[in-house]
Amino acid sequence: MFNLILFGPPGSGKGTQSEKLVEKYGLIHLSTGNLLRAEISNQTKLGLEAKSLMDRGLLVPDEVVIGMIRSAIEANPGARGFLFDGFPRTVAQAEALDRLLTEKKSSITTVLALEVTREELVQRLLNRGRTFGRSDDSDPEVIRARIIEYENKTTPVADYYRQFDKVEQIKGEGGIDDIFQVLCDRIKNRQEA
Ligand code: B4P
Repeated sequence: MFNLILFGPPGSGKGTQSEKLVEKYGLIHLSTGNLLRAEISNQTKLGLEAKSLMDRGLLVPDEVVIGMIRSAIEANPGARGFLFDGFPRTVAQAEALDRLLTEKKSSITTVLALEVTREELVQRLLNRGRTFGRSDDSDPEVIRARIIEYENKTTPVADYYRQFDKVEQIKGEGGIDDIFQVLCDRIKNRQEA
């Protein structure tokens, strides 16, 4: 199996690049943000609990997202691989994902880490808030809280994968197609290594 993680702060282009990557490589796209927003729009108990955290820019508890990812992996037994978008966001999630993939006799192939300055992140998210009305994109204080959660709880995930030499750092500023090309080049290098 061929499994990618698209890693980066909120607004770094994970969702944007994921759509292009899954199409090119025939992967199943697993975005925990999208899975949580589906729970919210279906007004499930899980969704209502998640919404109050997401609206404050806080992470949803590990056991909730790990359970969602486990179900999604098990629902796709014939997949040629998965693209994990916005997951894992804590070291506990990364360890749980390793265990899940080991059960399937698989592992993470590469972690693609997008780097974008804080100023650019805030601008992109406020812009999306104005365009699409996502509640966690509209308030600068909530955006700030999301970036702080990322710096405190999610950046250690990159260090976790660095110890296994799985991380590719990529500049996430510039044209969307140019960034996609760099992502594809890095994947190719890894496949040939
Ligand atoms: P997500 O849905 O993952 O939201 P996100 O981090 O903002 O990334 P997204 O993929 O949507 O945006 P993108 O960077 O593509 O998470 C939302 C919330 O869910 C979290 O705050 C948390 O509460 C919860 N959650 C999700 N997963 C969790 C987990 N594993 N554990 C715990 N909690 C979890 O794009 C942003 C904008 O930038 C877009 O408008 C796009 O058009 C624009 N853009 C992209 N690339 C660009 C470029 N090159 N130039 C200019 N603009 C660009």
